[in-house]
Amino acid sequence: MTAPAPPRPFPAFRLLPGAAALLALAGCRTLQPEPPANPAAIDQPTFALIDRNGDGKVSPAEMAAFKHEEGLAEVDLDGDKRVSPVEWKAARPSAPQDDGTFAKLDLNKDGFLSEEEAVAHITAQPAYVAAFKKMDANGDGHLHWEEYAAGDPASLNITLASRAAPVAPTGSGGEGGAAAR
Ligand SMILES: [Ca+2]
Ligand SMILES: [Ca+2]
Ligand SMILES: [Ca+2]
Repeated sequence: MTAPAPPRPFPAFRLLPGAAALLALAGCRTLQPEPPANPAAIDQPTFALIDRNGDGKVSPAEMAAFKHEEGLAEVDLDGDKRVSPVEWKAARPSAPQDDGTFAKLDLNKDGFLSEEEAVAHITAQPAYVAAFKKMDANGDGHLHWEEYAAGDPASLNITLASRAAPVAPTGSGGEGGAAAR
Protein backbone atom coordinates (compact mmCIF):
# COMPACT_ATOMS: atom_id res chain seq x y z
CA MET A 1 0.00 0.00 0.00
CA THR A 2 1.11 3.49 -0.56
CA ALA A 3 1.24 6.13 2.08
CA PRO A 4 -0.23 9.47 1.14
CA ALA A 5 2.41 11.95 0.14
CA PRO A 6 3.33 14.18 3.04
CA PRO A 7 2.25 17.77 2.61
CA ARG A 8 5.02 19.91 1.28
CA PRO A 9 6.34 22.40 3.76
CA PHE A 10 5.35 25.94 3.11
CA PRO A 11 8.12 27.53 1.10
CA ALA A 12 10.35 29.77 3.12
CA PHE A 13 9.36 33.36 2.90
CA ARG A 14 12.00 35.17 0.95
CA LEU A 15 12.79 38.80 1.24
CA LEU A 16 13.86 40.81 -1.71
CA PRO A 17 17.44 42.01 -1.33
CA GLY A 18 16.23 45.58 -0.97
CA ALA A 19 13.81 44.65 1.76
CA ALA A 20 16.50 42.73 3.60
CA ALA A 21 18.76 45.73 3.43
CA LEU A 22 16.02 47.93 4.80
CA LEU A 23 15.40 45.51 7.63
CA ALA A 24 19.11 45.39 8.33
CA LEU A 25 19.17 49.16 8.44
CA ALA A 26 16.29 49.07 10.86
CA GLY A 27 18.29 46.78 13.10
CA CYS A 28 16.40 43.62 12.21
CA ARG A 29 18.10 40.43 11.18
CA THR A 30 17.03 38.34 8.29
CA LEU A 31 16.76 34.63 8.85
CA GLN A 32 18.81 33.71 5.85
CA PRO A 33 22.52 33.72 6.59
CA GLU A 34 24.81 35.25 4.06
CA PRO A 35 26.60 32.67 1.98
CA PRO A 36 30.24 32.53 3.04
CA ALA A 37 32.47 34.65 0.89
CA ASN A 38 35.09 31.96 0.87
CA PRO A 39 33.60 28.54 0.18
CA ALA A 40 36.63 26.87 1.72
CA ALA A 41 36.06 28.63 4.99
CA ILE A 42 34.13 26.75 7.59
CA ASP A 43 32.63 27.81 10.85
CA GLN A 44 33.76 26.94 14.31
CA PRO A 45 31.21 24.14 14.90
CA THR A 46 32.38 22.45 11.73
CA PHE A 47 35.94 22.87 12.81
CA ALA A 48 35.04 21.11 16.04
CA LEU A 49 33.76 18.19 13.98
CA ILE A 50 37.04 17.93 12.14
CA ASP A 51 38.69 17.52 15.52
CA ARG A 52 37.65 13.90 15.72
CA ASN A 53 39.35 13.06 18.98
CA GLY A 54 38.02 16.22 20.55
CA ASP A 55 41.28 17.50 21.97
CA GLY A 56 40.51 21.01 20.79
CA LYS A 57 43.02 21.07 17.99
CA VAL A 58 43.19 19.54 14.55
CA SER A 59 46.05 17.30 13.52
CA PRO A 60 47.31 17.02 9.96
CA ALA A 61 45.60 13.63 9.72
CA GLU A 62 42.28 14.95 11.00
CA MET A 63 42.37 17.81 8.52
CA ALA A 64 43.34 15.47 5.71
CA ALA A 65 40.46 13.14 6.58
CA PHE A 66 38.10 16.11 6.42
CA LYS A 67 39.47 17.28 3.10
CA HIS A 68 39.18 13.76 1.78
CA GLU A 69 35.60 13.50 2.94
CA GLU A 70 34.76 16.82 1.35
CA GLY A 71 35.92 15.71 -2.05
CA LEU A 72 34.95 12.08 -1.77
CA ALA A 73 31.31 12.46 -2.73
CA GLU A 74 32.32 13.57 -6.20
CA VAL A 75 34.58 10.61 -6.70
CA ASP A 76 32.80 7.87 -4.79
CA LEU A 77 30.07 7.13 -7.29
CA ASP A 78 28.65 4.10 -5.48
CA GLY A 79 28.81 5.73 -2.06
CA ASP A 80 30.76 2.98 -0.33
CA LYS A 81 33.28 5.49 1.03
CA ARG A 82 36.08 3.89 -0.91
CA VAL A 83 37.46 4.68 -4.29
CA SER A 84 37.47 1.82 -6.77
CA PRO A 85 39.68 1.72 -9.84
CA VAL A 86 36.67 2.60 -12.00
CA GLU A 87 35.84 5.58 -9.83
CA TRP A 88 39.47 6.59 -9.88
CA LYS A 89 39.56 6.61 -13.65
CA ALA A 90 36.32 8.56 -13.83
CA ALA A 91 37.74 11.17 -11.49
CA ARG A 92 40.84 11.65 -13.59
CA PRO A 93 39.67 11.43 -17.17
CA SER A 94 42.73 13.11 -18.58
CA ALA A 95 45.22 10.97 -16.69
CA PRO A 96 46.90 8.06 -18.39
CA GLN A 97 44.81 4.93 -17.98
CA ASP A 98 47.29 3.19 -15.76
CA ASP A 99 50.08 5.35 -14.52
CA GLY A 100 50.56 3.27 -11.41
CA THR A 101 49.22 5.95 -9.11
CA PHE A 102 46.26 3.94 -7.93
CA ALA A 103 48.41 0.95 -7.06
CA LYS A 104 50.79 3.16 -5.12
CA LEU A 105 47.99 4.78 -3.18
CA ASP A 106 46.39 1.43 -2.39
CA LEU A 107 48.73 0.66 0.46
CA ASN A 108 47.03 -2.52 1.62
CA LYS A 109 46.51 -3.70 -1.94
CA ASP A 110 42.85 -4.52 -1.49
CA GLY A 111 41.92 -2.83 -4.74
CA PHE A 112 40.28 0.19 -3.13
CA LEU A 113 41.42 3.50 -1.76
CA SER A 114 40.22 3.93 1.79
CA GLU A 115 40.08 7.05 3.89
CA GLU A 116 43.13 5.86 5.74
CA GLU A 117 45.04 5.56 2.50
CA ALA A 118 43.82 8.96 1.38
CA VAL A 119 45.00 10.50 4.62
CA ALA A 120 48.39 8.88 4.25
CA HIS A 121 48.65 10.31 0.76
CA ILE A 122 47.44 13.80 1.58
CA THR A 123 49.56 14.24 4.68
CA ALA A 124 52.62 13.24 2.65
CA GLN A 125 52.09 15.92 0.03
CA PRO A 126 54.71 18.67 0.33
CA ALA A 127 52.08 21.26 -0.60
CA TYR A 128 49.86 20.06 2.22
CA VAL A 129 52.66 19.93 4.74
CA ALA A 130 53.74 23.43 3.77
CA ALA A 131 50.21 24.85 3.91
CA PHE A 132 49.59 23.25 7.28
CA LYS A 133 52.85 24.52 8.65
CA LYS A 134 52.11 28.00 7.44
CA MET A 135 48.79 28.05 9.29
CA ASP A 136 50.26 26.50 12.42
CA ALA A 137 51.21 29.84 13.89
CA ASN A 138 52.40 28.54 17.25
CA GLY A 139 54.23 25.64 15.68
CA ASP A 140 52.68 22.92 17.85
CA GLY A 141 51.92 20.74 14.84
CA HIS A 142 48.17 21.23 15.18
CA LEU A 143 45.70 23.81 14.04
CA HIS A 144 43.63 25.58 16.61
CA TRP A 145 40.51 27.37 15.53
CA GLU A 146 42.18 30.76 15.71
CA GLU A 147 44.99 29.56 13.50
CA TYR A 148 42.58 28.06 11.03
CA ALA A 149 40.39 31.13 10.92
CA ALA A 150 43.33 33.44 10.42
CA GLY A 151 44.94 31.31 7.76
CA ASP A 152 44.14 30.29 4.24
CA PRO A 153 41.99 27.17 4.54
CA ALA A 154 41.82 26.76 0.79
CA SER A 155 45.53 26.06 0.74
CA LEU A 156 44.74 22.76 2.46
CA ASN A 157 42.44 21.64 -0.33
CA ILE A 158 44.45 18.65 -1.37
CA THR A 159 42.74 15.39 -2.12
CA LEU A 160 43.55 11.98 -3.47
CA ALA A 161 42.91 13.10 -6.98
CA SER A 162 44.89 16.30 -6.67
CA ARG A 163 47.46 16.27 -9.35
CA ALA A 164 49.96 17.87 -7.01
CA ALA A 165 52.14 14.83 -6.88
CA PRO A 166 52.58 12.56 -9.78
CA VAL A 167 54.11 9.46 -8.33
CA ALA A 168 57.56 10.37 -7.19
CA PRO A 169 60.08 10.17 -9.97
CA THR A 170 62.65 7.57 -9.22
CA GLY A 171 66.30 8.23 -8.76
CA SER A 172 66.08 11.99 -8.72
CA GLY A 173 68.13 12.24 -5.60
CA GLY A 174 65.28 13.80 -3.65
CA GLU A 175 64.54 10.62 -1.75
CA GLY A 176 63.45 11.05 1.84
CA GLY A 177 63.45 14.81 1.85
CA ALA A 178 62.38 14.99 5.46
CA ALA A 179 64.33 18.16 5.97
CA ALA A 180 63.15 19.70 2.73
CA ARG A 181 62.25 23.31 3.14
CA1 LIG B 1 33.30 3.89 -3.98
CA1 LIG C 1 43.22 -0.10 -0.01
CA1 LIG D 1 49.02 25.27 16.30
